[in-house]
Amino acid sequence: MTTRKDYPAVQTLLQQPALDASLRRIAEKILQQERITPDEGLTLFEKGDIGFVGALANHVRERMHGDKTYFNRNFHIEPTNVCIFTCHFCSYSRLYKNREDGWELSIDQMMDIVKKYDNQPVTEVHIVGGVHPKMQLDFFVELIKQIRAHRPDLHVKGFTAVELDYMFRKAKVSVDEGMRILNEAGLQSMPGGGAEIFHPDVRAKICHDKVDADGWLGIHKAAHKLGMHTNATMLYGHIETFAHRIDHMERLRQLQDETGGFNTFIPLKFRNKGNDMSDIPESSIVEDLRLYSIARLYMDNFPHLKAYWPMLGRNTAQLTLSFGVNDLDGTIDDTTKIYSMAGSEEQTPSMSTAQLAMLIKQAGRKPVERDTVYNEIKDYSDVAFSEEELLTK
Ligand code: V47
Ligand code: SF4
Repeated sequence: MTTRKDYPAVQTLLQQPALDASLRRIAEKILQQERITPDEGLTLFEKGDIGFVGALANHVRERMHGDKTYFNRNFHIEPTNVCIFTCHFCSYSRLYKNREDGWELSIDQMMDIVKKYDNQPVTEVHIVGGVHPKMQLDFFVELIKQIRAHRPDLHVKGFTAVELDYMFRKAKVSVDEGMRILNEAGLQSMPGGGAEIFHPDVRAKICHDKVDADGWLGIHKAAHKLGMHTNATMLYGHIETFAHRIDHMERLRQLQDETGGFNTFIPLKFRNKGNDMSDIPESSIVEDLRLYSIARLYMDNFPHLKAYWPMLGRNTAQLTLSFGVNDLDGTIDDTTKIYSMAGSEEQTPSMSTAQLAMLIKQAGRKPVERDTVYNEIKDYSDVAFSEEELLTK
């Protein structure tokens, strides 16, 4: 019997005499746990087929995490969909277009959402929205304080670097000072949104008016300096080239070498409904799986790779678990609109713990509930769920 240590899929690949020499060298480096260079990353995109990169990524995933697949129990709050920026891929923002569909929640309305989860075992609230010109630093400091006072056990993960950059500039505070104020109010970590593609040539075309790469990275660095953990995303599958993807991942890998503050890398597949980039076809599932695999191989200092299931759909999310992914985000249970408006099949994304754990088990993996910073809460491998639990959201 072969054991996982024999990594049969990878060995089979290496035994193929016709294997390209540069791919063989990359595979050998990965098996020896050596870092691959930007040029080698590019070679993987240009020459690595799904079977090749997938087998290697699965090997790395299992070396790091075995079969463990993490999820958490969270809910989202979107304070507003009004946004002063004009990202062309965005189907969500309402300011210049469809202003009548805009919403903005008061602190009391957001606290009502938090209170809906009283007595429920959620561990995280994820707060992200548009950049509303009137929602400023003081407003969010007050919101965070009220959430922490009402429910001290709830981890507050909030605000993309785009929202923070605006808040700090409006409040005329430095990035370090602004992060300190929010952290003292009770903000514990940050999601990875707003990164898109860092390269200025792409940013100029898809999101010219929001924070640039250095600004985004500087805000995450300031959070890391305070001991906060953050995530990083990459919006792929639109006008970017393979070289732009490598440039994006390289900048993140370098900051991670310096701070070690990133938890998770989250590739976000561009969805083309209801935005200014609807003429761009969406990436194929083969390209999605190749991208996840290469991300796992390139981002060697990121502990976790997440597939955000509301965006990908449940079946594809299940497949990614064999292509490097070891995290499926959370039960979510919310009214998140950013993806349903961009064409995701999940109109009101919500899965119960039983459904999410079952989805992971069906893919042959081990479902483990985690908190935001990956402390393990419960292993669901041997938990039997009733039919009712599997059917109820
Ligand atoms: O930055 C916007 C993306 C992001 C589209 O850190 C789109 O745990 C695809 O970052 N097609 C915000 N994507 C969401 C985000 C996130 C989500 C889940 C978990 C975490 C985390 C972070 O949504 C934006 C942008 O890249 N987005 N429009 C679109 N049409
Ligand atoms: Fe605003 Fe974010 Fe949409 Fe850009 S992606 S327009 S920053 S809500």
